[in-house]
Amino acid sequence: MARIPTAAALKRWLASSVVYLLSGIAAVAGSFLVSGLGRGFLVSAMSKTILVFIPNAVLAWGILTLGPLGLDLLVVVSTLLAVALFGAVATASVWVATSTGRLRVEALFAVFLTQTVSAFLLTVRPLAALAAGFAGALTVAIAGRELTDREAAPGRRKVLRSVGVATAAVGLGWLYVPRPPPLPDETVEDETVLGMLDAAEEQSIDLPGAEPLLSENFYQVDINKWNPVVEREEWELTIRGGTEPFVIDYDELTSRPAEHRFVTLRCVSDQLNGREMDTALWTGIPVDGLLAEAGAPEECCVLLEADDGYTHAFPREVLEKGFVAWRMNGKLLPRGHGHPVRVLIPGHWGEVNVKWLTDIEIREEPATGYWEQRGWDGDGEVETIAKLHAVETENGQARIGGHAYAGTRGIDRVEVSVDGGDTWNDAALTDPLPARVPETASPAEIGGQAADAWRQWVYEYEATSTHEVVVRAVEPDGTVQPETRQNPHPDGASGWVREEIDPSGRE
Ligand SMILES: Nc1nc2c(c(=O)[nH]1)N[C@H]1C(S)=C(S)[C@@H](COP(=O)(O)O)O[C@H]1N2
Ligand SMILES: [Mo]
Repeated sequence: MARIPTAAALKRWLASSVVYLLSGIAAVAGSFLVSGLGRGFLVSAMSKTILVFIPNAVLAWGILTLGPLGLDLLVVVSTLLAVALFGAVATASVWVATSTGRLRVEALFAVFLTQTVSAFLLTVRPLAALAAGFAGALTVAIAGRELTDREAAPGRRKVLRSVGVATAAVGLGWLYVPRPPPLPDETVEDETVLGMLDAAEEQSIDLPGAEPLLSENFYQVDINKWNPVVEREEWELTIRGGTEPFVIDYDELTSRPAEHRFVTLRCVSDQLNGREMDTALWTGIPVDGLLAEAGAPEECCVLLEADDGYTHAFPREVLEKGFVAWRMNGKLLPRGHGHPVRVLIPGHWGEVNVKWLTDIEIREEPATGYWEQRGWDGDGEVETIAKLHAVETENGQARIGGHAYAGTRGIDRVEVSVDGGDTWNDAALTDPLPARVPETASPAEIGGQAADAWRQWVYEYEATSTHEVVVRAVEPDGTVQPETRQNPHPDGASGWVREEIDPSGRE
């Protein structure tokens, strides 16, 4: 029969549990103090570890149902797990050290050692690991010798001292918050860029609820909650696979004759009528010249690697049509979109457009990248889509609109049905965004058609009763957007966007 614990034993258990929990918190805070949101931070490392073990089906479900909130949930769970793990490590260390009748100093050293080693195993960052072990052990030490004594319990004052150390660690971390330095906000004076941005603005139709032709809020999809911080001065791109690695730094890359291109990106996880599709004006240089210079052999495949641990593999011929960019809408590429340099591949799903690019490897054999290892199949060309984001009804008149995108195949027209798909009419379309131009082009040379950008459509009609609107895009060769519905996972959503509209109601 189990013995009923005495009040003193309960108190002892409670007091020491609080101290161990605080030790876990202090360890996490200690790692933060040294590495900020970088790789040495135990929460980041824990998230990565969780992502390794999470089943692909669960991950895909999380991405599609939770969207960006999924990353927040991951951070919360990772924080709790990291605190619990480092608290447990401290508990076990003290327990083992004292059960063999060792001295108190050895128990403390055991906490320091086990927490440091655990942190190192998780992060592979020695300094952050040392800081974690130090803060964690200090929190235990400060609770006094009673903790390592099997009979006594640390008193309230001593527990409060541990609270003090843990709070100080968290507080210091909080105050210090190593925010990445903001990028210089260079104002664009380049006439060509301004001319292209103006063209996009002039062509854009004002559609309430839908982005203009040039996105104001460009979506972002990342494998990590926190963007890697890569500075231009430290950045290098390495091309491997040739006889010798070819390395180019930021200054050298950006001193080459650049060009400006409008390019649309769409994530393969974007829902049929979702918001993970946007357009910007990018500045950079084509990849093929770099490959040629690197003496890259004519192998079939490439693997791209990025600073955040992201990888993507695809056929070499796909990369050859690509573009490495360091400016977005005339400004430095923002940190969240891959600062300082990302790749843009025409016509393919978003995941191919590797941000924070560091390495290109030319390979004889295909490889699998980050998302392919996790059960997605997004290296193909985008599906054709016409989205319906703007719906206005007033006095029996309806005005609806959105964007249409078909990658490099282009959009010829958008058809709208207001009777559930029985009859179809053509919507009005914006002119295609201008084609790519070299940065030396004069504003007068801006014209033509962007090879890989969306268009806006708008349709006005009389509407008095509830009806079902269906929209579909048609490519220049007459191919109609496929009607068959398909979920985003694994290779992108397809189908026609349908929406019931009640002119008497809100929308
Ligand atoms: N290094 C790196 N590149 C990346 C990603 C990433 O998480 N890390 N996400 C990819 C995915 S899934 C998409 S859809 C696009 C999104 O680009 P954006 O965030 O600039 O919109 O970037 C791709 N490139
Ligand atoms: Mo994506």
